[in-house]
Amino acid sequence: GSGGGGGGKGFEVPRVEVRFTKLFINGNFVDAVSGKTFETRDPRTGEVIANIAEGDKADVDLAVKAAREAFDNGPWPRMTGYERGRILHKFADLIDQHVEELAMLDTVDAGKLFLVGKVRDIPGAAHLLRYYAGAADKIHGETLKMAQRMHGYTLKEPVGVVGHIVPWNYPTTMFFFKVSPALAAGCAVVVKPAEQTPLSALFYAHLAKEAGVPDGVLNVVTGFGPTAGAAVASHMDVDKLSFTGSTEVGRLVMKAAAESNLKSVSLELGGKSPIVVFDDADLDMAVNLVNFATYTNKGEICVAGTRIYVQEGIYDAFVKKAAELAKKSVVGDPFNPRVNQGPQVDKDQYEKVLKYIDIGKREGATLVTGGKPCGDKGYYIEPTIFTDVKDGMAIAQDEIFGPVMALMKFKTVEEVIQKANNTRYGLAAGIVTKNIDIANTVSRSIRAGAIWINCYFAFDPDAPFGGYKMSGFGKDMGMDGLEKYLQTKTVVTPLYNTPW
Ligand code: TXE
Repeated sequence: GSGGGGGGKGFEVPRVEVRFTKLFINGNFVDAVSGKTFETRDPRTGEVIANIAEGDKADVDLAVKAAREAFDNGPWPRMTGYERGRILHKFADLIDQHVEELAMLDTVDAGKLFLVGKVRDIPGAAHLLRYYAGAADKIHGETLKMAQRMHGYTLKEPVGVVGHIVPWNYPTTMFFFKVSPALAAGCAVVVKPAEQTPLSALFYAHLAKEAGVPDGVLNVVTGFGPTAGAAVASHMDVDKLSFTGSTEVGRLVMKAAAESNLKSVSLELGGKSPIVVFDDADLDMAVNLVNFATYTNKGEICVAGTRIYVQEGIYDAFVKKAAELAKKSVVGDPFNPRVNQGPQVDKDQYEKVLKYIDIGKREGATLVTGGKPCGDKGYYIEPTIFTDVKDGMAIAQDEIFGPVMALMKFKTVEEVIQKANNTRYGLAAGIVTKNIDIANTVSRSIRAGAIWINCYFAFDPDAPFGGYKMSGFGKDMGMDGLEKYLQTKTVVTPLYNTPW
């Protein structure tokens, strides 16, 4: 890997204009009640991009009040699903019309590759929104086969006011994982974006209004976790909370929900996902897949494949090729089309990753490549590989959330199933083999919410996604992702003179 700003010159760093910096409450951009702002920084340089309104409890109260009113008395849950779907389709079209600008915001805010944002993250968000726009008029209950002479049926009703607390690693994707199904269901939402990446969420609020989402239905309160986030989690008038972030904070928000109004909670938390590569795998394909799984988005992905188990017959060859490929990686400015790894999101995450690299060395793992920061400014780290990793080491158990791969050798299927499951997490797992029996056995034996065979990050709007074990519960995407914003009402009436 070359240094920060590497990959040569010959590309243009666009000037990014930030249009929206205030809280979005009840259809208007407003200052925080306190008048306070906070700085959001560019991880390429550490410099301030913009000052953003710093919402706190008073602002969350206003946003929830607006959402409550919109839900209890406004048109959104009362219009037909078809009409809601039409508005959400329009919202998706507006996203498509602003792809470049939106991708730029996520690049300066989160250090994400601009081209990937432009072709994948932003259009992917519009796609997901359309998926749920199409589902909005297909929400219905069932007719019950009652044992008594009763006519019974169920209604699927929107759950009400929803709080969404989202992380910084995929500012756009996470926003739409949460907001799209909730809006399709007819809910009103209050979104608390991560303090590292508030920019695109405010832009989406503006587009939603332009598309015709009524005032109060979508509110965005930017600010910090322990203040604005905690106020959402403990609010008495929020009916449901959907959170993506760290396991520690997941525990806090669940506790806050329990101690306030027992709002229902969905959590998508950390991971330490294994990939199991068998001897029969195509070596180049396997090395590429694992490289992609570990280093995409500089390793800041909850489902990143970071515990790599390689069968003994190909282990040495795999290590050699994996190191060669990691070294070819171009680390540098995420606006540069030749770069494939940008900076970590902020100083805290950068320091966390470097700390774990240090722990790995001290624990006795072998550093094969990488391991150092690069560039003279910004939060860049070389793609890193450790071998001789033992299951009990911190680098094999803790979520590092950076470009760090831990390689381990195994002999048998039974052994690797046991090792792959030796984690408190259960978000995803990869299997690389041509043997269908092995693929079937291992996929059913690993306790994780997503299994990717001979592929990785195989996300799709129709594929439910969410964790097992301490990676959380509740699914995003797919029809499961819609279901969690609905509640079932059972309606029963006696039958008297009917023939059956
Ligand atoms: O997460 P936080 P951080 C993991 C990853 C990362 C680590 C720490 O390992 O290195 O977590 O990152 C809000 N009440 N993931 O500290 O704090 C916060 O403002 C209510 C995995 O950034 O969990 C932000 O909006 N909310 C992950 C959101 O929670 C609170 C993605 C997530 O931030 C709060 C991100 C509180 N007391 C980090 N404290 C994934 N699963 O994809 C914070 N928040």
